[in-house]
Amino acid sequence: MICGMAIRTYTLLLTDRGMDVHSEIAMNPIAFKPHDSASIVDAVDPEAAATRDFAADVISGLSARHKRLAPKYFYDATGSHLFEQICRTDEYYVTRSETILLRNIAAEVAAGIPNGAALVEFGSGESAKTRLLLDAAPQLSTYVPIDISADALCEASGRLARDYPQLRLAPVVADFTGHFRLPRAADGRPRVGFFPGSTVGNFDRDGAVRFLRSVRQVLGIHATLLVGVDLVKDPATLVAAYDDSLGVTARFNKNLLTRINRELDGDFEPLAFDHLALWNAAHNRIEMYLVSRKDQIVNAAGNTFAFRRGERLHTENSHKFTVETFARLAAEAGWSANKTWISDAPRVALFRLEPCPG
Ligand code: AVJ
Repeated sequence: MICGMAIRTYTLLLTDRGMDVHSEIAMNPIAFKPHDSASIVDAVDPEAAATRDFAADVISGLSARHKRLAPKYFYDATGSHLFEQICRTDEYYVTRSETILLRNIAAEVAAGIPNGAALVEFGSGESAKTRLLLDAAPQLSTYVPIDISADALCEASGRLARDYPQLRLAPVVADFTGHFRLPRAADGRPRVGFFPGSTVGNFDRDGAVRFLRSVRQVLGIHATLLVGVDLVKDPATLVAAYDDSLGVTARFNKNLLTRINRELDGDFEPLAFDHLALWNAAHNRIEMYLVSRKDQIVNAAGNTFAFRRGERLHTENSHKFTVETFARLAAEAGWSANKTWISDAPRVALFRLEPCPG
């Protein structure tokens, strides 16, 4: 397969942010050039580094009084595929509504994209929606898909390279919630950020503001940012979207336990946990949990964790907005909404943001 050969992974330990030494996993066959090696302090096995982070988060999250684990860990190869299956369920409308909306407004969105621009997508997955933009805006010169799943990114990049031979592809394997840099392929080009799918809803409010602020820095001042958000609606529709009748979302949730077993030598019994999705009206969000069906002891990452019967492991928040609450959040991060498009029901919104003057 294309991926295995053409795309190598690199972990860069960068020191160019003063004391803030961090690791960046950059999978970048095109933009990665030997002269970038000036920024490499150390090159280590990126998978080992990712596993260490995962272990540390599992240990701290499962030791907490309210057990929790960040939703980014859903997306191993299996989890990325299960998410794609979620998008095909009857109940999960978010992707469907947004895709139909994008198709309807693609020409209008494309008209606002400058010549030669670089499209930078945060959490690109299979890049399905992106194709609507790429088709409508042939003036885009460069596409920078950023995703935490190397496998998903690999598959998507291979297909895009075949279908868009004109486009310069610069994929980056990275956790976009951490620090990262744009590849050189985006240098000197107007940037269009793309953050669809309501993924911004996975952050808590402060986290979303911080993230959007850092995106503003990363994209620079002549940027626009297209953000898709899910809108508040009746709780029955919302809960069904996160607890589909085929049980795909339940499998997606429990895959987290299977992943811990595989990568961190765990002994979770996925069948000893129930999937739970509930609407938190006070915080305008869907919350997902894994609920222990019994008192049990579980080993993982070299530690032992006790679960009481009924105890919950919090795996995801998915915040829902109104046009006003999201515009206010974006404004706090230095962005102003210059256009908002809304889909047919079940309704989602797409915002076009521009940096606030000043
Ligand atoms: C990919 C984050 C947008 O929160 O709706 C779908 C993930 N979780 N079903 C969401 C998800 C359960 C999804 N996002």
